[in-house]
Parts: sequence; C-alpha cells; structure tokens
Amino acid sequence: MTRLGASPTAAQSSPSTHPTPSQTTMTSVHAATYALLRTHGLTTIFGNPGSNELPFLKNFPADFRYVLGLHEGVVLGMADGFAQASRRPAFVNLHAAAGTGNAMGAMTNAIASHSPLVITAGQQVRGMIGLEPMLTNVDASLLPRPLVKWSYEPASPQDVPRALSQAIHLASLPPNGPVYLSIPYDDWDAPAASQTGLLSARSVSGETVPTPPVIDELVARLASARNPVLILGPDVDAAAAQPAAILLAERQQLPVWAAPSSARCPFPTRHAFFQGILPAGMASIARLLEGHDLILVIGAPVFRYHQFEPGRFIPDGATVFNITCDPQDAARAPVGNAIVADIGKTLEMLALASPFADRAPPHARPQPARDYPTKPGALLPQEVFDILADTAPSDAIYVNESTSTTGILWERLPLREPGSYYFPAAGGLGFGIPVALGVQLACPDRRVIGVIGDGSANFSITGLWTAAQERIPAIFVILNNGTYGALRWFAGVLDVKDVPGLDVPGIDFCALAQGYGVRGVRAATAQAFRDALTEALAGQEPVLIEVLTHA
Ligand code: TZD
Ligand code: CA
Repeated sequence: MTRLGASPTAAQSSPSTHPTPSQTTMTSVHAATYALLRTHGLTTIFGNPGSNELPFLKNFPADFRYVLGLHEGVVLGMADGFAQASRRPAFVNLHAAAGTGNAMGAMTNAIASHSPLVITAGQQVRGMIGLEPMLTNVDASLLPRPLVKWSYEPASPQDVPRALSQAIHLASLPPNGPVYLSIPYDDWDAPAASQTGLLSARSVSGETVPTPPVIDELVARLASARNPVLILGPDVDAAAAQPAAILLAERQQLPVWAAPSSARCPFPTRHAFFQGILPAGMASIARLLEGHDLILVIGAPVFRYHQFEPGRFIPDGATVFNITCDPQDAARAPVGNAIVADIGKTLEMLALASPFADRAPPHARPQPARDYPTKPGALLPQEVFDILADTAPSDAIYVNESTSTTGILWERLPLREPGSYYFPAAGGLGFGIPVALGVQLACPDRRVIGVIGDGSANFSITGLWTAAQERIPAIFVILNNGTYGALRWFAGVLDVKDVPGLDVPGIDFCALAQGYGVRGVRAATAQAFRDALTEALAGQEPVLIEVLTHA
C-alpha cells in the first residue's frame, strides 16, 4: 500500500510489526533461500567459495555454520559422511564448473550410497552467461550428470527458492541421492516471488510399503524354503533397520551375509548367524550360496560386483527375492524378483509376519586365528585390526578406505551398533578423510576412526586442515605400505605384468599432518600402535597415526 511520496499513516510507520504487501514481496531471493534452508534444518553449509558464490554467502546468518574444505573432493566427502550418518540431507556449495568437477569423483560414491546431498554451485551473472566469461558453468545442468538424480539451473531468479525446495525434497525421496542446482550470482538480490514462504510449509512423503499379499507371499516362500539365506546391504543401515533384520534372521533361523561391496554394515558382525561379507565376483557368490533354494536380498542391488569372474549369477534352482528402495537397481538385476519399497518398514512387516521357523540354526563361522607369525619392522594388517578391535570403544565408527585389507577388516572388527561402517560405494578414492570428518560432525558422541591406505589418503589429504580448524576429533589410522596394494592384487587377478605406477614410497604422513595442524604419531610396532591409539582415544583432538605395514 506504500505509495511513492505519500506520507505514511501511523500503521504504516511500524513496518516491522505490520508488513505491507509491497514490503512482503520485497523479500529477497537471498532471504527466502536462507529461510527455506532453516526450515529444513540445513544450517550447515559444506563449501569452498569463489566469486560466483560470494553474493550467496554475504551477511552469513549467525545460526548457520560454514565448514570450509580446501578442495571440493573434501567438501563433498564431508557432506556425504554428514548426510549418511545423520540420515538427513546435507547442503553443499561449490564454485562454478571447476569446483563441481573437483567434486565429481566423490559424487560417484554419493549417488551409489543413496546419500541425500543438495549440491549448489554459483554461476556467472545471467546477462553474461552467453558470452562465456571466466568461471561460466557452460551447460551447467549437464555437467554433473549422471552422478545426480536431478540437475537444473533455475529459469529466473524467482524460481531459485522453488527449485531449491524441489531439490531438497527430491534428494530425500527414495532412493535418496545427490541433486544439483546452478545459481547465477545476480539472483540473490532479486525480489522473491509472492507466497515464496509457503514453500517452507510443504511436506512430501515417498514412503511405500508392499501390499499385504506381497508380504504374505514372502512369508510363505520363507516357510516352504528348505535352506533360505538372507543377504543384507547398506540401505538396511541407512534405514536404521538392524533390529528388524535381526528379528527376521532369528525368527527364520537365517544365515546372514553382508552384500558384496557393502558400503555400510547392515548386521552386527559378531552375531552368531553372521557369515561375513560376500566377495564381489559372480562365480564366487554363486559358489558360496550353493545349496540355498531361497535368496532374500534386502537393501542392496543384485549384486554390486567388482572383479570380473564369469560364471553363474546364482546356484541352479535358487529363487531370488530382492527388496530395494531403488527402481533402477530393481530393474537392472539379471536374475530374480524385485520389490521396490521402503526398506525399514518392509523389513519390519516381514519380520513381524514371520513365525518362528522349525529349522536348525545356521552354522557359526569360525573366529579368525590370532596366532599368525608377526614380522619385525612393520605390522601385519591383521595386527592393526586386532588392536583396533581390542582398544577402540565398542560403539566406534569406522570409515574404511584401506583397499587391500577390506576382507581382513570385515573378518576381525566387531561392528555392533547401527551406523558403524562407511566405505566408498563406487570405489572412488578420496573418501576416507573427509567422510570420517562428516560422520564425526554428525555423531559427536561416538568416536570415528578412519582406516585409510597411504595411497587413498593423498586424494583428500587437505581434509586434515579442516579437522584441525574445526577441532573434529576423528582419528586417522594411515596404513603405510608404500604401495597401491589393491592394484598389485588386481594385477595378479588380471594376470598383467610389469605395470608402472603402483608404488608410492617416500611420503611422510606425520609431517603432512603437522603441516595442516594435526598431531601425527608414527608406529612401527604393535605396542607403539596400541599406545598411540589409547592416547588418541583419551583426547578430544584429531590425531593421525601412521602405521607402517607390510606390503
Ligand atoms: N583413483 C581413484 C579416484 N579411485 C580409484 N579407485 C583409483 C584411482 C584406483 N585404485 C583403486 O581402485 S585401489 C588403489 C587405487 C589407486 C590403491 C589404493 O592404495 P592404498 O591401499 O594405499 O590406499 P592398499 O591397501 O595399499 O591397496
Ligand atoms: Ca597402500
């Protein structure tokens, strides 16, 4: 109602308590965006800024936290860990195309983990995009595909808050995953569209459960199966569904495997029914499942392979049922029947509908021997994991990026609580350090231990700086064997000889840690590692422990 030049009435003179329609429409895109982020609890921004992002970050509100990563792989990894461990979306702000490019390796893992990330990147001003000045994100919405569920550049400044609302809802609709918005930097001061505030009141629910006949059929299949087996994947942990998984396994006396390449731990590894993690090759999986007539796979694709081992997908005569939250996974599988539904709810329905089965309990797997001969000068990986198992708190969280020792980890570490294990789902390195930081930020009451190879650590080594600056008390155990051990193993699998570029000698991780402000300790004996770990656990600071290991 304010007219130019008109003298204000008494009511109009106190606009803070009585906003006029024209003042309401003068809410900026900037203010509307922060209000929307606040509504969704997205008050932590993981980022690395550039000129295109400064107008978004101006007048940074006191109730928001900006976590700076010195490289975008670190930024995305921290957000990924934060989102997975909190089971909520996380917000990322990257710099234009270059920052997005640096983050894309980490996005390969995030989309494979169904990690709900709302990724934004600053764009050049709208009026110049066509001229392709420096730091233009050319064809911005194409750039991050196929590593995001949705990618968009809002068609007008007024569309920015609505597009962000869409991004947040899409990231957290099943299957969860990363989404991407490119936002021109002259949008922030523009007026928001009318009723933009109504975005904050929206809710979108995507929970789907199977109809009763589908549950009835599964229960009947289990009841009539001679020798059923349960394979659980990372989405069981993402759904916090371990209790239902345990109930189902115990009522039906099912041996339980972790799905091949599992990026989270879906079942307590010291439970008597737990058989270990399946290998990531076709022939090996079919061999290990031999004798099972019903294979129930929940919260994982059928299957996520790694090494090529031609052979059968499943034993002859076996039937597969796959319960997954991801229609792509359901449709892609080469064998079996799939049901797309909410993992937690469906597991619970199935467990509660399943009677106690009259079957012999599964065989307990033998515990790994500890009487291996040690070798002086460095530790065996087995020693590292046995010391962790004996020394770390029972609810410790492990972020694993020690590629050649993953089998030893699953064999030896007790993973008891939900949310105890994270691994790069697509195999992209640079995961360990930043994801440990993001998980630790999301879980301040548990201790996070990154178990990271010397090769892997270097892809995101600058994350140590954020650990120091933000005083994030994660512990980084670097297994230094001077080589890309997993690639040496793979060279054997592929029978290729004389490959260059497989060794990484001469890196001083304690010096690198010190350079970024993190305390570093070197351990070449079991006792030294035990002492360093005990001391790190007693403190509340980030610590890097460089353990010399035999290759
Ligand atoms: N680059 C990226 C981004 N991701 C990768 N997966 C690789 C390269 C290839 N790669 C692997 O798949 S495992 C590996 C590499 C380089 C060796 C990692 O060595 P490490 O651990 O020291 O971390 P190990 O236990 O010695 O294998
Ligand atoms: Ca190594």
